[in-house]
This record gives sequence, structure tokens and C-alpha cells, in this order.
Amino acid sequence: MKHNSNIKKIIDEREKINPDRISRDSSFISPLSFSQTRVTGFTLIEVMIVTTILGGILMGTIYVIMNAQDIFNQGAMQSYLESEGARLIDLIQEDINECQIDTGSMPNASNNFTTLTIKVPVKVGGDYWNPATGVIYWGAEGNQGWHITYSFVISTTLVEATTRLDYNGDRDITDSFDIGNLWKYVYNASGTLQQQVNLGGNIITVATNRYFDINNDGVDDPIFSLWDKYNNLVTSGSSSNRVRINLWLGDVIDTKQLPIIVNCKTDVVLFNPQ
Ligand SMILES: [Ca+2]
Ligand SMILES: [Ca+2]
Repeated sequence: MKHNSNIKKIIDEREKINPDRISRDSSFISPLSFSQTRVTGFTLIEVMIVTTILGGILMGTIYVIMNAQDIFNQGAMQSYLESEGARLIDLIQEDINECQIDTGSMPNASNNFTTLTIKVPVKVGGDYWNPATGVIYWGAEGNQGWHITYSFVISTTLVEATTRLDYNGDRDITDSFDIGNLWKYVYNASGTLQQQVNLGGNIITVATNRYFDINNDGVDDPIFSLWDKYNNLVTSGSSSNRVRINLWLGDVIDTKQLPIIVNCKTDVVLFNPQ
């Protein structure tokens, strides 16, 4: 109990020094009373610091959630475009497998390699070819002499200078890109349009010269092209061995962001090139 008697002695001594100040002056705070204030509340600065930290954590959480949503949306868009590309190629390939390329409109620079005109075997009198000569009856939709044209039709143009986005990654904003769909047209023997179907696609091409390199890899990107068996680009049906269908499909989730672009490509070997 010697310890307690020492504390009492110290307090008594302090009261002797200035007893009135201890009882009346509220600005005088002893070390003991200061310690009591600390454990019973927070200062404004402490509240501000905690608020700032919690705000930072909240903003970080929101950013992570939005980023995850963005990645999910991009993945969903990419899957959609890939399935669209596969669907389009399946549709066209069904006709092309046994087709004959129309010699009057080969895919070439004059039509931007965006048009393919074909004829397919059709039945005449129960046969697909003349029994006497073995010559195939060519046409479309079951009618001899008809033909089918697949063609890119523009819907809109993306202009880098307007959106200030470098779509093809070549470090400038001077390019423009046409977005459109593939259409299927069926003409009769007189060249009169009989059917037209929008096949969809959201296909992207370089504006104006639509067969130009779209992904900046140094290789042109025609939608339709003919190739010989030595892998040379040709513009003659008789020397062609296969048709290449090369689709760049794209769409934007947010106009302030770069579009999602996918490439779907296939080579279809021609049994009857011309
Ligand atoms: Ca560019
Ligand atoms: Ca390319």
C-alpha cells in the first residue's frame, strides 16, 4: 500500500500548487483526463481519414465490378460475332460447294472483292445434267438460267477522325471503315431480281477500298476471292481451285471504346469452277 500512499501524496502536492485552477479552469487537462477523452470518441481528423479509406475501398470495389462486367460483355460480344460468322459461312458454303462461278462478275478489285455470283446445279426433267451430253443444268432456286449474287451492302461508316479512336491499331486516326451486312440476291435468266435476303453479319471493311488490309498485318482482306491450287490469287473462274470467304465481323459495346472484331474464314473447294 506504499504505492497508493505515494499517488495520494502527489495529488495533494498538485492541489497545493494551484487548487483553484484544477477545479475551475476547464482548459487545463491532466494527462489522465486526456487519456479518458481518447478512448470515448473520434476526432474530426480521424473520422475524415476513416471516411477517405472506406471511400477508396468502395471506389475500388465498384471499379472491379464494372471491369468484370466489361470483360463479360466483351466475351459475350465476341462469342456472338463468331457464331454469326460461322452461320454466314455455313449458309453460303451450302450453295458454293457444287457451284459454277459466274464469269461475268468475278470477285476482283473493280467490285472490291465484295461480290460473288454463282450458279448451282438444278433439276430439269428429273436430272441435274443432260443425259445425252452430261452437261450440268445451271441455275438457282430450281430454275435453269437463274443466278445468285452474294454482296456486301454498307449500313454505316466509322470515321476515326470523328470518334478519335484508332480502330486498326496503325497509330493514326485517319482511317474509315464501312460496316454492313451480306445480302443474297436471286436473278432470273433475264437478269430481273426475284429474291433478296439480308443475311446479316455486321461485317467491317476498309471504307472505299473494301478489300484493303483491315487488321494492319500487311495482307489485304477481300471478303470473296478465288485462289488456284498453288495458293495464288486469281481473277479467272477457269484457273480457280477454290473460293475463300473471309469475314471480319465487328460491333461496339460503347461508342467510346474500340469495337470487338473477329475473323471467320474458310476455303471452299470448287468441283465445277467454270
Ligand atoms: Ca488508324
Ligand atoms: Ca489483313
